[in-house]
Formats: sequence, C-alpha cells, structure tokens
Amino acid sequence: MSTCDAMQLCRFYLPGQGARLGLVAGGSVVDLTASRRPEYATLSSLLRASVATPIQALLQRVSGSALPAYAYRDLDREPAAGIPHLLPPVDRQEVWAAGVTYAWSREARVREARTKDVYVRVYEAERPELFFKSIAEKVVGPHDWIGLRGDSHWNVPEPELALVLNPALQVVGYTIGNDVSSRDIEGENPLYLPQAKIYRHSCALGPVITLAEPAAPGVIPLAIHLTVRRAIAGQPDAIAFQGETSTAHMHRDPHELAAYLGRYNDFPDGAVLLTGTGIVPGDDFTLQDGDHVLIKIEGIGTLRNPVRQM
Ligand code: DO4
Ligand code: MG
Repeated sequence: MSTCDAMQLCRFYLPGQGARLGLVAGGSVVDLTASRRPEYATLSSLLRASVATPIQALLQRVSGSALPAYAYRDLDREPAAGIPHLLPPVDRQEVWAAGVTYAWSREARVREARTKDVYVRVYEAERPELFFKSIAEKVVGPHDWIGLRGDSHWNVPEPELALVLNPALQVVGYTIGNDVSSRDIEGENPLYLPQAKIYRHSCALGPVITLAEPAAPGVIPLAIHLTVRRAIAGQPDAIAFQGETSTAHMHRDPHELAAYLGRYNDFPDGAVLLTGTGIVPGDDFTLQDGDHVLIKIEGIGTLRNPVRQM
C-alpha cells in the first residue's frame, strides 16, 4: 500500500438522493453514482467489477469533471436526515474480524480471562481466530455514536486496520475499524464472545477507503494511533487514553487472514475484515458516556466517534 497518493473512495448521503459512492480527490468528493454507469452505482457493484479489472483502471474510465462534486469538509459531520454526510464504507458487505493477532492483545486477554490458554493457543496456531462482527446495515460511520452495553462495566475501543475485500477475497482497499468490545463479558467465558462483540453500535468503520495498489504484495507498515478524549476536572477535551502501534507488529499476514475468511464461504458483494487490535488500554480503563474515540491510521485518515451509554 502506498500511503501518499493512493486513491480514496467514500460513501455519502445526499438528502433526496440517498446513498452515493464518491471518489475523494484534493478535498472534493466526486459523485460516482451520478455517472449512471452500473459499476460505479454502489460500493458492491464496484467490488464485483474489480474481480475482472482493478478499481484504479475502472476509475480511469470515468470523467470526474462531468460529475457533481462536494467539499469533503461539508460531508465530514455528524449524520442527520436533512444534511449531506459521510456514510459507513459498506453497503452489503459482511464485516468479520480477526482476533489475537498482536502479542499485546494476547497478553491483555490472558489477564482478563478465566479460560486463559485459548488465547495463547490461537496466537500460535496456524488457523487464525475469525469471528463475525456485523452486517452492513448495523455498522456506524464517522461521527455516529458507538455504544456501551448496560450489562457490562468494562468496555474498550479496539482500533484496527480493516481490509476491504472483493468477492475474490482480494485486498482492494483499507479502512479504519473500531471493534468496540466488552472485556468483562468476554473474560468471563470465551463462549460469550458474540455478546462481547456484537451489539447495537459496536462496529464503526470509516471515514474512507484507501485503495490498495493492485500489484503490491503486502501491507507496508502503517502507524495506528488511538486517542480517547473525555471531560476531566473542568477540561472538556482532556486525554483519557492515548496509545499507538504499527501493523508491523501484526503476527499474521493480512492476505492470509483474507484467504482463511474465504475458505468454504462466499461473499458475492465482497467483505470487510478487521485485522485485530494491537492497542489495549490498561486494565483500569473503561470507556464512558460522552467520551470521544479517535483512531488515526497513516494513509487512511481519522475515524471519530462519540460514546453513548445504552
Ligand atoms: O479473542 C477475542 C477477540 C480478539 C480481538 O478482537 C482482537 O484481538 O482484536
Ligand atoms: Mg478486535
């Protein structure tokens, strides 16, 4: 992945017109859906077309100057029915996640869990841990809220590089994912993993998809930063937690994770695969109502979401 001049896509909403597919270029978003070419109508149609032709080549066929364009900064706002805004970068794709792909995640889970050895074993095993995270309709996008379960008292963000896969399970792009999780529920019993991971507003993605170079063999190391902002002692925007890692510390090859996802499973509209967290806040940290979570990944952007207690 080249981080400097890679092309970026987004999904956005226009009142009266609904969901659109956009090409992000120099602070503007070109409305690809307005081209009326079937392959640019939706993210799904573009991912399907990319099995035969790389997305970069497909996009060269569209003349951006003939299409309506919008300022990115005007779309980069809290979602509301009457105003244009960014949407999560999925329309029909299932979202899956890999787990225990960084040593830091393995150690945190060994500390929190009653059943400890499953995490050590899966870290070392050839077969990765993959779990279902969300259908597309339940994913939240930039500036939308992420939720804290009322039956959990230990909730964390999990900042993760997310692979955007076409139906052939090729990595065609990257976005930012937040695999919001309840550590106490997972720690009590690994069979509770779906309840710790899958609930209302527990999966955030965005803000854009950075396209992967078609011929690139792997993901170049990308820095991942997590910041949680909170009102503390009269300071509205204090830093409650800050941490960083790099995808260089990932113990798995992202392309191998994608290949495992595709084993005996079909994704006719493509899929998104979160690659696991390498940042786990200390065991005394839990998210709180009103926090703001910011996840920055080099070459992609920053995913911002406020936190709401449910
Ligand atoms: O094993 C449980 C989930 C692990 C996970 O979500 C992660 O490592 O990111
Ligand atoms: Mg995770």
